[in-house]
Amino acid sequence: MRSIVDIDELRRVGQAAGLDDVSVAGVAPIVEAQMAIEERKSRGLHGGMNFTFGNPARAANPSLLFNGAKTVVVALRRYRAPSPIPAVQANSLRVRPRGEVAAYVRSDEYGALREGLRAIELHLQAVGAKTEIVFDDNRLADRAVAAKAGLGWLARNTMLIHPQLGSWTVIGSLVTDLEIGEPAEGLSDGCGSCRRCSTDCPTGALGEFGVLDANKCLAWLLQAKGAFPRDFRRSLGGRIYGCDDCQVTCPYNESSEEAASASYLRSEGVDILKLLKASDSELMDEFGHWYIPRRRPEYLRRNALVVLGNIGDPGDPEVAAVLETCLVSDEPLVRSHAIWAALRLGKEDLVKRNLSPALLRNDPEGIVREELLFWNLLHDVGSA
Ligand code: B12
Repeated sequence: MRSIVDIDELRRVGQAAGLDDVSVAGVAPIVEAQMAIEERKSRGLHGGMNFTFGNPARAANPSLLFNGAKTVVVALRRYRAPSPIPAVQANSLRVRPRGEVAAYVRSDEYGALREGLRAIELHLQAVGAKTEIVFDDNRLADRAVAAKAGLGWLARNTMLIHPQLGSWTVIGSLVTDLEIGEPAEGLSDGCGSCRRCSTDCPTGALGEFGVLDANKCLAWLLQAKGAFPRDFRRSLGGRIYGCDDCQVTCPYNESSEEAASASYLRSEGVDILKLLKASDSELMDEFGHWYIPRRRPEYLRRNALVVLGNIGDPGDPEVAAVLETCLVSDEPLVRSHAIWAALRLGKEDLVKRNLSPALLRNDPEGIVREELLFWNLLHDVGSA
């Protein structure tokens, strides 16, 4: 049966509304995707993440999104590749530490993606179709459905790579009860023997082809609960949200002419000292659109303290003042990471000055105690 809407038409509508490519897939369960998610989970590679790991059978089955679903319209929106920002920027007196933010959140890409999908949705609703937009949602594995729609291949770094657009894309879908077009052909692998993402991943999280060990992925560790794993704190460098290294290094992103020639806006990065001085409400106002564990602002402070320890200027009195405040914070998570940051910057004096039983108060998970133990300072607490 010929559909009343064809894919070229939808692509035109989407492109006029800010999308870069659009295709369609059927709604049959994507068995390989379900198996891949379950397999990673059984090996503990999900690092405690929920997302699609919560219910892999559902995430791999677009037909469950609503009764009568027949087609998934899948869209890619390309965002600006990051321009390197210096982790520290000079002001008149001192260099100021700046936290790096992943390229996809430097502008409202998901907002723009939704607008593009909304234009397609209005087009389909005009012919009486039932529709639902879904992306970055635990109910659907976006990359699997995009690969099925022929929009790219699933790469060594686990990204969906579009042959022309590369991987600086966000993926969104619209499920409809309309049948549209012929099923797309999947693309064959374009990575070949290239291993650059594996080699250049700062923590070695991409050992096997297409398998990410989330326990080592900085993008996940910044979002995970609890103390930031000590083994990866130095590797975090200046990153405060997300990590783009496995994309920066990818030859498919390099070869993209647009990325190379466009004069992209430079992100100023996040002022780490300002972040650490901000109140809870100021933090949530500014960064509330990020994924923050338990929606608790102390996680922003935890991450910022690791960054400060890595790139702060030990001679800056403002750095010392901020560390001192964090060392006596009510939050054990903040206190323990302040100890690490201060000692990493060689500022043992600051920690010693605050060594008192009060430092160990309200530490139910023992993370302050553990940090002091690591630095061989626990025994000094009582004697201070
Ligand atoms: C959980 C999650 C994360 C986690 C884990 C990422 C991961 N690789 O699993 C963390 C927090 C680390 C993360 C990081 C990032 N993420 Co993320 N993330 C997700 C989320 C919510 C689920 C991904 C998922 O299902 N993971 C489970 C694992 C097992 O899936 P996978 O490795 O991708 O493997 C899939 C396929 O390989 C497939 N599969 C395996 N074999 C076969 C065979 C066939 C034939 C088929 C069809 C499928 C298939 O099965 C799996 C299920 O899809 C999606 C949104 C969504 N709802 O889908 C965004 C998403 C994947 N993330 C995205 C982005 C942009 C990022 C970052 C670039 C952000 C950043 N700069 O920090 C990084 C990239 C790091 C990386 N290399 O993945 C985009 C990716 C766009 C793209 N072009 O690929 C998505 C799609 C969000 C969106 N809607 O745009 N992310």
